[in-house]
Amino acid sequence: MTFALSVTLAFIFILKLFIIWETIRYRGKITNMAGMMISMSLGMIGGLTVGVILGILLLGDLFSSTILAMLIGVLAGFLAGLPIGLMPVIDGTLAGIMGGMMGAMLGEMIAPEYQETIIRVMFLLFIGIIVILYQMMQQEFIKSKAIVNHPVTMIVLFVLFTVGYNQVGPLITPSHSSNNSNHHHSIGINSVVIQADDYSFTPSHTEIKAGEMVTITLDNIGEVEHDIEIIGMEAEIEEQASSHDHGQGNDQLHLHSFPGEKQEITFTVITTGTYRYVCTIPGHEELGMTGVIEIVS
Ligand SMILES: [Cu+2]
Repeated sequence: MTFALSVTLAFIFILKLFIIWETIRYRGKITNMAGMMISMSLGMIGGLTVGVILGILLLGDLFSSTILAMLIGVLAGFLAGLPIGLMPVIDGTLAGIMGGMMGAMLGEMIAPEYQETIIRVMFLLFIGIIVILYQMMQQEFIKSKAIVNHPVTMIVLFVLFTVGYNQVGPLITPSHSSNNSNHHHSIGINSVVIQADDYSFTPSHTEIKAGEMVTITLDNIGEVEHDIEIIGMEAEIEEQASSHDHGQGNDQLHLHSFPGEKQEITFTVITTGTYRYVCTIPGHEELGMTGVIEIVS
């Protein structure tokens, strides 16, 4: 987890504790209605925000992110309602379940390029809701005259906070696979991405130039493991990310990827020709995992 994300989570935690603390402090003066609004808001927006973050952090494990997010949402809603009565407790608990569940789903489903943005949006929504909630508490029972608690001051502070928060560094570290491929695809190297699905290669026909360095990436988007072997082609291998088939200068071109994984190899072919590539995992070639690569001058 990045530092920026830890700070974000710490902020959420502190603000939740602050609201719960204020509820305990003024419990004698809070009506059931106000109490229900407090516990519901805290459970719902707390669950949603933490849920989105957990859904992204625990990507691929929707069960854990949902359970954890619901737990955190319920805890906030429950504790905020507890000093007031059972009605706010029920309201907060249910809102926490719903917020946590929906947040985790959103985090799991959102496309990787929007992960960063959605966390920022959810966090600012969280802060915004807390500000409005606090104004409601202010009008209902806190009734403080302090200048910080004035609505205008709070709006100004919120805007300043929003601007400041947008300056903080990345919340999400890019995944290893995308990191690697970005790194290698520098100018001067041709790159070919071959997607392996169950059970086909896309593209199934590709061309590369003889005498130039080329990187082939096998991107397994299927549910099972796949590999690719270019049959009979002789190449000078420059670099291979995976461990096997390394050492000899001229070798069969072979890449293997587990589901969701990318592997790449960089090589140069001197002579022109046409070669077949297949997935060597038993049965896969017969199911359609073949293709043709042309080395052109
Ligand atoms: Cu295969």
